[in-house]
Amino acid sequence: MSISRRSFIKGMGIGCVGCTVGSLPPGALALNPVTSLKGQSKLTPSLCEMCSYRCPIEAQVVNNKTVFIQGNRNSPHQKTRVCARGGSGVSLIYDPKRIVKPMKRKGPRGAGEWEVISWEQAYTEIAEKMASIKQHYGAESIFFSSKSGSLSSHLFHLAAAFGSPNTFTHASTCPAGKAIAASVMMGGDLKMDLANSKYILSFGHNLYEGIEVAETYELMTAQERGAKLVSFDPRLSVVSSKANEWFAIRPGGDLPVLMAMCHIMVKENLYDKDFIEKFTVGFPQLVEVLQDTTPEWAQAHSDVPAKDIIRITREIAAKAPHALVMPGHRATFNKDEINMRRMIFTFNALLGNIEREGGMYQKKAAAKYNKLAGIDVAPELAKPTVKGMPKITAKRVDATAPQFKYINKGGGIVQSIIDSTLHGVPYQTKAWIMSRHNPFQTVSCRPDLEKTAQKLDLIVSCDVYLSESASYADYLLPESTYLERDEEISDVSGLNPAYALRQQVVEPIGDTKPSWLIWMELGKKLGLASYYPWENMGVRQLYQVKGDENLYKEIHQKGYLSYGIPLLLREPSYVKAFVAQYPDAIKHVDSNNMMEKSLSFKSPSGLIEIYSEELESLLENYGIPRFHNFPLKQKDELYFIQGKVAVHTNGATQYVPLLAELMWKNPVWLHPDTAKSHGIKHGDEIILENSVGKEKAHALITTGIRPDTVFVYMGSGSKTGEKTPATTNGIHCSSLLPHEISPVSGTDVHTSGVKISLA
Ligand SMILES: Nc1nc2c(c(=O)[nH]1)N[C@H]1C(S)=C(S)[C@@H](COP(=O)(O)OP(=O)(O)OC[C@H]3O[C@@H](n4cnc5c(=O)[nH]c(N)nc54)[C@H](O)[C@@H]3O)O[C@H]1N2
Ligand SMILES: Nc1nc2c(c(=O)[nH]1)N[C@H]1C(S)=C(S)[C@@H](COP(=O)(O)OP(=O)(O)OC[C@H]3O[C@@H](n4cnc5c(=O)[nH]c(N)nc54)[C@H](O)[C@@H]3O)O[C@H]1N2
Ligand code: SF4
Ligand SMILES: [Mo]
Repeated sequence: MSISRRSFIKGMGIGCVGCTVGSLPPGALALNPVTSLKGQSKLTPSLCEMCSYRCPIEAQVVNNKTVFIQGNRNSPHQKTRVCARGGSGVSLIYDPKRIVKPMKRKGPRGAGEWEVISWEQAYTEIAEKMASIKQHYGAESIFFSSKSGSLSSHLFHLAAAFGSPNTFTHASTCPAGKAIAASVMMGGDLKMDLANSKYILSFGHNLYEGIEVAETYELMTAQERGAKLVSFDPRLSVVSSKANEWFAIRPGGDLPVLMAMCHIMVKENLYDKDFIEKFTVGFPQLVEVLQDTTPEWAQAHSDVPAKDIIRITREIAAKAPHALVMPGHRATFNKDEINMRRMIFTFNALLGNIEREGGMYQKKAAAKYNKLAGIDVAPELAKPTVKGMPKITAKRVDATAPQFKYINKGGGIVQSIIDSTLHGVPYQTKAWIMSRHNPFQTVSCRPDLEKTAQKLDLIVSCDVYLSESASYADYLLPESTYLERDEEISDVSGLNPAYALRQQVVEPIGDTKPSWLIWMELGKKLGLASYYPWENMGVRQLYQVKGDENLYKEIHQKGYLSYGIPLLLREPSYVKAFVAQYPDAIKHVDSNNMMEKSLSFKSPSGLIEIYSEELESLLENYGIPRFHNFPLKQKDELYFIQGKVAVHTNGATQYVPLLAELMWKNPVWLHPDTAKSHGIKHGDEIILENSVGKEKAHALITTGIRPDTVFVYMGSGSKTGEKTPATTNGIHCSSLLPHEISPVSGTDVHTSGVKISLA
């Protein structure tokens, strides 16, 4: 089906959104002569992109000078709330350090010498190089990476049209440990009903600094309502400081503690037998593997006292099913992530909290919700797809073992570019096209990445700043910031169906374009025009709403649309309210006043696979989660760990002036005993060193960390790219982390060992 609806669009008066480009005289990189802003003078709904959580916002240009940003009032989970980063978007728009013109590298890679070029020249030269690489080495030798979401779908469409299977998101550097655990066990992820939870365990999920506004607010709500929060974190994170109890767990100790807690759940018959019988497979194998994982055993691996492990397990079981163990977000602590996160989902299953208030649930998107309601409560969106895409026979570069089948489908192992480029394993990569991706900061082992970049024939980066990684590019393609562009409607369903939309609030500054347009124009230059049946974003959105003008207008007016009432399939009060609203739903209700017949999982058995026969067949001994005790450091080293800070996003917002001003120092957290034994005083400059590299920063002496561990907020210490005090001060984490590919999840590892000394 063709998705071109030009006449439709004309009829509705929709222009070619994002095609309006201002004109600037050619100039240097720092040229951004913006003295006034044009754009929406009324609050206009959109989506934030100061981090990839993409909260619904409303924004407007005020007096042609500034942009006011608040949360979207139409979103009940957001209301007017945004975090500090979300509120500072205007600082990014105005920043004279932003890149506003396409650039071509002049000097050596990473040296920072550029010339401004036209889009036409950029597209022509990149297309010529891509075509030549394809001719000599095959399309698969080009590697495409992008943060996931609408942004990646357009780059990956280009990759598919071009013929490369090698597309990668940030997954293996962030959520894959958890996402793949969920895939293996349930064929899909679960969400948390945090606000209604009565007892919450956090294993290194720090929602008060690793902020996701709606979830952060839900955790606060739960605490205000009296929920108990217990935090396991090697350092006193903000969540730990606000928790009822904090245990300074040893890095790598999480899985033993979880296994010991599950051991107690089973041994003391605290688990939900009915749920386990109806909805899981593999309980007997679980019982067997938990046989010896006693609290005393766990204490030896974690330093969490056995008596507390027992007490907390009994406490959370008493609050079940309205209690949960947070599966976390960044799941890159060690090589056992796949097992740690599976044990968390198993613990939740033992609590019987799936589809219960205060527990875990499956997202209720329109198709499922409508089917249960028996009427069309929410419109279902169409997915723009193109027929006749080229058949790709080449294997992905990360398909090096059958165990990676899950991650190959879901984001890929981005760090495999190191093996494919440096060692030709499994074959040679020749070019890297990255978009909204800063791997030099965010993929482990900077020295290997440096070698990788120097060996490639072509690097293209699409960014808003001259990030550390963009500085290695041959071509820099400047994207319009999130406030300057339109994107597809996204499905943000939770307990009920919901959609959200990003739309332009400010007219683009300089010669920037949205990345969907950049990749489409490059695709056309590559002779792939037939794979682009849409001419602009408006057409794609109209296709999504299946031509429904009212829905199109409504989503543009409100930015966030939610349908129906919250539904939890196993919570009788929710089921009752659902049936009262949608009487046809009665046929799905079981004798226990739940809708259990409608609960299924996309795993091979249709159940929650505590034991996975499929995974066992792909990798021996992984069918059931076990503790492998992978070493994280040498004996005489300290653990080196990281986390997010509330006012910065990864290694990205250190460029943004308002945020850089809020925090530009990033010292190393060090316990007083450790400092003393190394002769280090508060504020001293110290060196962190291991076999990967050597980094320098100031010491912050605090009892809020284990004596055997050092901590920094990730994201500073840039060696190249745009330099500000916030980008350059502090430790560059990737320079202290070895290159790793964890079993099954394929994840990077963000814990290593370091030695410290006075500088
Ligand atoms: N050592 C260590 N490494 C880590 C982590 C850690 O804790 N420790 N955390 C991991 C986690 S959780 C994640 S999610 C990853 C994130 O790593 P990445 O996927 O690299 O993402 P970000 O650092 O958020 O941003 C990447 C780039 O996007 C650019 N950007 C921002 N907005 C836009 C835009 O609108 N368009 C375009 N084209 N570019 C834009 C920024 O300037 C930045 O250069 O890092 C991981 N890496
Ligand atoms: N302000 C802000 N908010 C963000 C982001 C941001 O960059 N800045 N990024 C967003 C993204 S991409 C993500 S993925 C989420 C991430 O948010 P989180 O999942 O909370 O991840 P982190 O903050 O990286 O790490 C959480 C905690 O893990 C601890 N930790 C480290 N190693 C271990 C260990 O072995 N065991 C245990 N138990 N704890 C350990 C750290 O000390 C830290 O306090 O935040 C999102 N929100
Ligand atoms: S958590 Fe903050 S920075 Fe991230 S999308 Fe939401 S408002 Fe923006
Ligand atoms: Mo992340």
